[in-house]
Amino acid sequence: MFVSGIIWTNRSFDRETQDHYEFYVTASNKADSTGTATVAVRILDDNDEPPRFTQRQYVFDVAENQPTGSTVGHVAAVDGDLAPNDRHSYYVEAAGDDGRATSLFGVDEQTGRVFTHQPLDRERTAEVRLMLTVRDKDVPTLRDTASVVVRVGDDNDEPPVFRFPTSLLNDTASVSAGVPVGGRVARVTAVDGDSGHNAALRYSITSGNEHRLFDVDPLTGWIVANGSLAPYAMETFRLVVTAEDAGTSSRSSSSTLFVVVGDGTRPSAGVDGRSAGVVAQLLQMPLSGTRLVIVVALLLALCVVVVAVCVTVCVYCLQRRHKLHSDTLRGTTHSLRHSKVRPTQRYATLIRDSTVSCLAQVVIHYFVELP
Ligand SMILES: [Ca+2]
Ligand SMILES: [Ca+2]
Ligand SMILES: [Ca+2]
Ligand SMILES: [Ca+2]
Repeated sequence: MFVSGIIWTNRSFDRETQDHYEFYVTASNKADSTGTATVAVRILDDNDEPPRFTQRQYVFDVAENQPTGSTVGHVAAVDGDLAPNDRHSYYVEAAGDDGRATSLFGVDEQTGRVFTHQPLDRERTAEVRLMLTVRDKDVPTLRDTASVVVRVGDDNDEPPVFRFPTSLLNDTASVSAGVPVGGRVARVTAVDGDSGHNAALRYSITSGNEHRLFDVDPLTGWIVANGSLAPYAMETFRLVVTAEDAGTSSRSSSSTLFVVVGDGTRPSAGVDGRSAGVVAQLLQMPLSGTRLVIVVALLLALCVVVVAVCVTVCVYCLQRRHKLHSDTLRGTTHSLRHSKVRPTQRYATLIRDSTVSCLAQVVIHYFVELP
């Protein structure tokens, strides 16, 4: 007699938990004859395991100004399935992104290498967060996500920038000739967009201090009198001050500070120079270069304003005069046509009637109204 001998399962199996089973089966007949066999069951794989990142969050440090395509770091994922169900790809998650992360970084689909799409600027973007996704290549496309924090390291790519003195009208300090030795003259300040040592500034006077009349605190930028300024009353000193950062490849900038020494009979206009009157400073400073151009421009502007005011006042007066006497003029014109008039008066009357210009009208008024 033949029976099916079908073996069926009583539950589902998880290959990732146990992928192989063995058991014995016995066949017997009515004569109590038996036979046994070993049955081996191998559980086949199904794509039921998502790829999983090895970390929930990755933190990478990368220097700014690296060329496009530079490696930021590597991410990895594991998949409990067997090939080909364990194959997966990496992506930068675009959902919820303002476009910044995806424009800055990419990830190699196969290797998980995170790289730059463009050189990074720490002064613009010091830290970027992005989401990465890993997905199964086979259906169903199970997935996992992880966050990546990219910290952009500083490069000394920013030079110091002076806030005082700057060019044009913010480069002058006034000091009394009676300032004592060590007395404050002005404070130079500069900023540096970098961080750490790359932004740590030291100040120095690099030119114009041949008599060593001034000294500068390298850390605070305060310029003080290093000697008596009494012999230099009403003189102007042109100091070139320099700020240099402490970066490995240090960067520096220079600016020019004019120090106007007063006559010692009145206090200085202000130790930081910015409170000194601009006109007063200009009048005291030597007229050369840019300063001469400024003075000439100011004078020209002043002339233009004066002329404009004069013209406006004249036009106003003429219009007012014309309005007040228009009726009189109209009557006078009528009487002129019927009376003896001098040639000049008639000519003027014709101009008035054709309304050539306001100025012509004024001339007519005078001719007509004068007795
Ligand atoms: Ca899988
Ligand atoms: Ca599986
Ligand atoms: Ca920098
Ligand atoms: Ca710097």
